[in-house]
Amino acid sequence: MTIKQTLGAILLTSALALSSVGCSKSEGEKAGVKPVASVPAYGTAVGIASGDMNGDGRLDALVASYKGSDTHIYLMKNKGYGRYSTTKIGAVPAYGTAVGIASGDMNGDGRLDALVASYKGSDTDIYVLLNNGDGTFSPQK
Ligand SMILES: [Ca+2]
Ligand SMILES: [Ca+2]
Repeated sequence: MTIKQTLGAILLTSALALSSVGCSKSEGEKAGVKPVASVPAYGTAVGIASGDMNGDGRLDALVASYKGSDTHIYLMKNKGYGRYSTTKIGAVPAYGTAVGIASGDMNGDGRLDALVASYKGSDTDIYVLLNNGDGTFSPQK
């Protein structure tokens, strides 16, 4: 296993662990915690990863969610002062249900990319979505 693969595995494991932590909106509201942003309605969120995805010095977030066997990834751009803008950056090449997401520079170009794990039956696939640097991502070929 290369260093990049090891780093990817560590990041993916961290994202999977974090994705299992959470509470329902009503539980959060009871505790006085309010959401900072909403992902446009598309199924169930299964993971979130943070990193400066657009190089502006502010941490952004990637959110993976699925509905049926479709997985979509959203970028929450940090606009500062607690404000975020959420856009869909694309769909994971269709194969099963997403279970986690992580970020890391997988191709060494200095921009954080997205790693998404998804499963179908007993198979799990890992997808790398390369950061184009303009708010869009492309599947690694
Ligand atoms: Ca940023
Ligand atoms: Ca990169």
